[in-house]
Amino acid sequence: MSFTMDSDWLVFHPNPSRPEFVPPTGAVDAHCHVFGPGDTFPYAPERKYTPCDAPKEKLFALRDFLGFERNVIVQATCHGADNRALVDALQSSDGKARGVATVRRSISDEDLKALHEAGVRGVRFNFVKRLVDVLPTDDLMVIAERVSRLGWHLIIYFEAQDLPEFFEFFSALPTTVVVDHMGRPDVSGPVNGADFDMFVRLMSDNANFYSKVSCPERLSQSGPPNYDDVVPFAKRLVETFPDRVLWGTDWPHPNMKSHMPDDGKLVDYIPRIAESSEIQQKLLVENPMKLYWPEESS
Ligand code: 0GY
Repeated sequence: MSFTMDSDWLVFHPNPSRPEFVPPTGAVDAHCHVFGPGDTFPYAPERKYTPCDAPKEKLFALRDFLGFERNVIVQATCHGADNRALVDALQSSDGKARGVATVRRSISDEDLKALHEAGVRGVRFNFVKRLVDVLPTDDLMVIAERVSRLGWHLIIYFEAQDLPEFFEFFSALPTTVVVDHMGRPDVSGPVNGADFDMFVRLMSDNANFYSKVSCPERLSQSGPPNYDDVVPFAKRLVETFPDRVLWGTDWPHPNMKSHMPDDGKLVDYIPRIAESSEIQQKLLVENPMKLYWPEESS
């Protein structure tokens, strides 16, 4: 089946700059995706967008170019709960990628086991209303219990304006939980304002919560290349919860409408939010290893 990407779709940067910041040995890009290729791994009928193809070979080449050693590949909504492109990328990675899948409650134990063998270690639940038809609230509790037996964790993606509605529900989750992109704060507000304080409270009340401090390009209103307005938000989380933060490129940057970031510049953003080499080591190596390669984690 062949697909045509949306007419306003921005294709990933063809020629990113080489970052000045050198990631520590063993660094993990803990949030990135593969898309298709659509004629091998068709996009899901229920998708809200049709992306450009972003195949595993391009992702692995970018990993090497940016100075990372491993990837955590996160299932994107354009593939629904069809994890074949993800599994194929994991199986082609020489053990250098682990995955986060999307599953429905009808999945069999056998299929969960096959995902585990391929390298999946988490399940993603998307509460961003523009990306899904139905919020996965019911599925989440049922699946959480099943996947926790495999030692997996949950990834949740939501926007700051919806946190009051979900705060108690999220707080009751029984497993390790990773929140995508700092819960998407409105960075035009103050970093110590009520909205972001609520997100910090979610993290401090729940010691099982981690946050990705990724996606300045998605959250920024001041824009590239420095994304200055996002720095205080990410820095606050990194400094308050150094053992519970993760970082990822978000390549190939789905649904970016304003600009396509230079992935090299995104890597150069890291030392601005994680200033010491000790904190960089936690953010880029120790924390993701604990979640995705626990058997190798010290
Ligand atoms: C991201 C962000 C987005 C998309 C998805 O699964 C997805 O489609 O996650 C978004 O549109 O904000 O992290 O990739």
